[in-house]
Amino acid sequence: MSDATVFPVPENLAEKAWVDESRYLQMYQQSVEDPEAFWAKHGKRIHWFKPFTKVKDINFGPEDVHIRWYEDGTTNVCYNCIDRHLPTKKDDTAIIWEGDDPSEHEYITYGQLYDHVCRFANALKARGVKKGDRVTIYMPMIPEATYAMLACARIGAVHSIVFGGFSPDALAGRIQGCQSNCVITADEGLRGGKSIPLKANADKALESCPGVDTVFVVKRTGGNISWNDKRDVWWHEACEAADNSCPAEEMNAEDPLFILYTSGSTGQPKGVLHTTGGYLVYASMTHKYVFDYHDGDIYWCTADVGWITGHSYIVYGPLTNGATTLVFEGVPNYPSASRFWEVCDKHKVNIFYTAPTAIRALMREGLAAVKKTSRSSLRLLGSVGEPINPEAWMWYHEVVGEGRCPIVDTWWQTETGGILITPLPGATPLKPGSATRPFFGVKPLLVDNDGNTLEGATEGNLCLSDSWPGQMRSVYGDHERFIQTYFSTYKGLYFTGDGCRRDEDGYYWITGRVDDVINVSGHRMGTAEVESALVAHPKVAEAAVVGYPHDIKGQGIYTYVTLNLGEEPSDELRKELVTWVRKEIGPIATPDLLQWAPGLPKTRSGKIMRRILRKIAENDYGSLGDTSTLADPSVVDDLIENRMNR
Ligand code: 6R9
Repeated sequence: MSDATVFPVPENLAEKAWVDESRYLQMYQQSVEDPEAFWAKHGKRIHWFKPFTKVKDINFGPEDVHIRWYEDGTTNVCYNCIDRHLPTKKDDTAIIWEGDDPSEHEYITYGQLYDHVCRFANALKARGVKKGDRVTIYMPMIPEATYAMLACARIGAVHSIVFGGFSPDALAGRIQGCQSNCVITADEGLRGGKSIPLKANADKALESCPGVDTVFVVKRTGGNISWNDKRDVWWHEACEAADNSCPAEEMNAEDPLFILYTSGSTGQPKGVLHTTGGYLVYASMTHKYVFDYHDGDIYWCTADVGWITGHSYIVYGPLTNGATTLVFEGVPNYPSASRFWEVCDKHKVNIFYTAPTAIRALMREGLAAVKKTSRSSLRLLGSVGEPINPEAWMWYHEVVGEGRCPIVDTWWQTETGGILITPLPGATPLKPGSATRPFFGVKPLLVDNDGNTLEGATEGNLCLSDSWPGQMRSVYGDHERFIQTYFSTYKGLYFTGDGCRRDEDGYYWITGRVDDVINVSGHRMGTAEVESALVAHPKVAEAAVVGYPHDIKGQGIYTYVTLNLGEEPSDELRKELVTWVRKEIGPIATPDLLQWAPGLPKTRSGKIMRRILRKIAENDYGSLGDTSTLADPSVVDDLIENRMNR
């Protein structure tokens, strides 16, 4: 191979893995030469009530865009995740729950999972929730979060999970966006020893959501909360009163399964819509092959169910495969920086999947915190959410995995439903920092800014030229926006928003977003969202937000703020604005640096030139490029002079 650092597949691993390199190449070839036959075969990995006869019906535009997989089949996601395993796995562990406090954990068998989910499904029905209704889930990482998802899927309700770190405003926007009439939450969440006022946040959000008539509340901490008798229902009371069996609704393959809001380069977050059959085929298939999952493995993905990674690789993929999946309530550094590795030892985790930002943060804590644990159960490590820098990759490989465990650097998106570019542990020689090669059926294409296809070793905009079963189907309630966002930049192609390099060996190296989306600690954020939060403050006239390189977070949030005439900049006001953004969106959107800008660099037609603001934030003035089109070039000098130090 061309690059200096290549890690070959460990020999003992290739033998035991589902696929070795020659099998990968053969299967990949089949998958792109005859996708109908390939996906017809693999579509059968899930249970269908009524088998499909049609495999795919795809149109990537330009006018009409539609994506349909297995469209005449019927199935149920919850049935596949639970009922199907009961004859053989009733007493096997489905979920290992590890609490924020290391003294708390719980094992939940498939049999118990069935009981919990059926009861809650009946509780939902008792409050009038039915097939097609949207249910918003705003919960901490407790087993009930997974029961809630599965119960919705069981009765055909469409869940929309809102990450527990989002503010009341952000929650309200998402509830209104999909017109949920039911919300599921907890009294409080618990993370890193601190409580999070989920019910209080929900109460606040619901002041502007009159359509919500039911709020289920899990008692997690027993903290003080206010109560609305007409609307609020204790989870445990509703489940006690409910029957423990509930039929799984027969769903069409293309019926919606869930909506998940995600940030884009413009406007408010959009509701990414995923459907039933294809999504489940893809989530379960990628979970099996990418993590080389075998019966008996203990699998842990550290994500939150509030993100797509939690949907596909904590809940739906693993449970469809009858796996044991670990659900972790806490954070990597509580009570100490050894926590992840202690949990691996405690529950004998074999497969561990986390984000580069966590690796970098733990790397900074030094070797001792890792070395005091054994980690001997680990066989495979995974990474997701942002590019992993080679230093972090090497540390993960050498220190955490002691050189023994391959790393699967998995590239994908909320929109893709499952992993698209990734190594397979038994098949792919690894290069630190590269997501390597496409999964079966995935056809990456690099194009230049004019849409010309680039061949060979090159760099360009990452597109996909054909569909895969896990692909999003629409933006909820706004199909036009779906077409506009993903299919209008390059005709006939799905555009990912990512830049990418392909090397001589055909390996893909994701270089990051090429649009106005930033990636802070693996969380996606639209710069426009942060800007609109800032300008909503009465003292702010204008704001521009860009990302800048950050050692731990990958990217930090750099904000330029122009105040209204007559307002004076002060440290106090700076703090106030930072707090304001936290309150408007949530702590993940906290600006790292805020610079006062008497003016912003604009073109004569009034467009903010972000390219320049990015360069200033990156401390890279040498290459500001052409500033001659600026309406007032002198603003740039001021911005450089007053640049915030990191
Ligand atoms: C699954 C998830 C998607 C964006 C994506 C890209 C970045 C994710 C990556 C990666 C490089 C990887 N991204 N995985 N970049 N290497 N292995 O994270 O979904 O939250 O929608 O973010 O994250 O920029 O476009 P989502």
